[in-house]
Amino acid sequence: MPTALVTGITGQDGSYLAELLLSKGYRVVGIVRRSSTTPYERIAHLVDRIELVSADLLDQTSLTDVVGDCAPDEIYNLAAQSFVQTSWSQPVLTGEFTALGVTRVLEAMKKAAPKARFYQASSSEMFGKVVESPQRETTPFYPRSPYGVAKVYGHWITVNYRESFGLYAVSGILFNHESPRRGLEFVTRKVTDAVARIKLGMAKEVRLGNLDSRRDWGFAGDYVDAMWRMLQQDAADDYVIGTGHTCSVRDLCQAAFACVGLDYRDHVAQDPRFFRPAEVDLLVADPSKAARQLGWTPKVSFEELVRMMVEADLERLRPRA
Ligand code: NDP
Ligand code: GDR
Repeated sequence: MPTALVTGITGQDGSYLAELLLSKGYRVVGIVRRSSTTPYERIAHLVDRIELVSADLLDQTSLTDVVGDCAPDEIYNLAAQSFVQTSWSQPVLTGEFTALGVTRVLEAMKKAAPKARFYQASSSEMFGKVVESPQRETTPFYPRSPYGVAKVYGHWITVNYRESFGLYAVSGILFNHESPRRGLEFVTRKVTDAVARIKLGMAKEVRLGNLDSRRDWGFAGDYVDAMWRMLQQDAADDYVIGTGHTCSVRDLCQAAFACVGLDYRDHVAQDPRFFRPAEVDLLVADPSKAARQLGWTPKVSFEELVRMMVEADLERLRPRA
């Protein structure tokens, strides 16, 4: 039974990845950081089938000890300060978690499990103010937020450890992926949660920022499969993962409100608080290398994803009889 060590297991992707790895017969060890409460909402249905160990991306000793103790075959580094907006108000912390945290995990692996395979959760935010469309593995980076800058560091340190020390280390450049388990502050979930509240008479409007920015949105359950595939290849390499389609935040609103028979224009207000100091206007992936080399293609369309999220929020918020 192979062992996988997952940082960020309590996050959206961590929960889907843990499900996938369990279904493939892995022993799954998840890193959780110390907290006065237990943030296990997304993995409550899995806790009796996985092992949770305590470590923090800020603490080298804890990471090296955990890697040494659990002897992983694969390490998935999903932990990060992942909300772009917060990276302007907490830029140093974002750099510590999202940039230097990657080096700490790589150092732990180099010392304690150099034969393991390493996955780094890189991001389309690295493309930022895009210099070509669609974006592919060779597209130059132009990050537009402290988060994007930190992810560029994480990407290059992963490549550097691969080239310097011969580690099997890959960087998956994933475009936005969403699900009913997405954090409520991200725009897709903010909108689908609002649609459900408005439909159920619990709210009247939702306040958003830029409605014109465009994203390549896919389903998180599809994307964790790509992560796993990247670690099953003969040689480590980097891959872009996305759908190849792009929609605006306005399109998202239109689709989500239409799921419950409402017109978004009656319920969406714009609020300067949700505009960003620098915006990423357009992201669209060219995932053809992943299709060719990993045999990976997304299964869930944008419309299916939005409907899945709206229905899950309606179900969660509907008053119980
Ligand atoms: P989430 O924000 O849902 O999860 C982040 C995880 O990181 C949580 O488990 C969190 O733990 C953990 N974490 C944060 N700081 C630390 C720390 N100091 N030590 C240990 N653990 C920590 O993110 P997603 O699941 O959406 O994303 C997973 C990864 O993929 C992230 O690195 C993100 O930047 C990246 N990414 C995401 C994309 C997306 O569209 N979802 C696209 C491209 C990249 P806790 O529960 O305790 O807060
Ligand atoms: P993003 O996701 O920044 O792309 O990062 P987010 O959903 O936060 O924003 C997407 C776009 O929507 C616009 N927007 C709003 N965003 C939020 N959160 N709230 C609003 O009210 C709002 N109104 C408009 C934003 O300006 C932006 O253009 C996500 C994260 O998961 C990262 O960790 C990951 O790396 C990237 O996706 C790929």
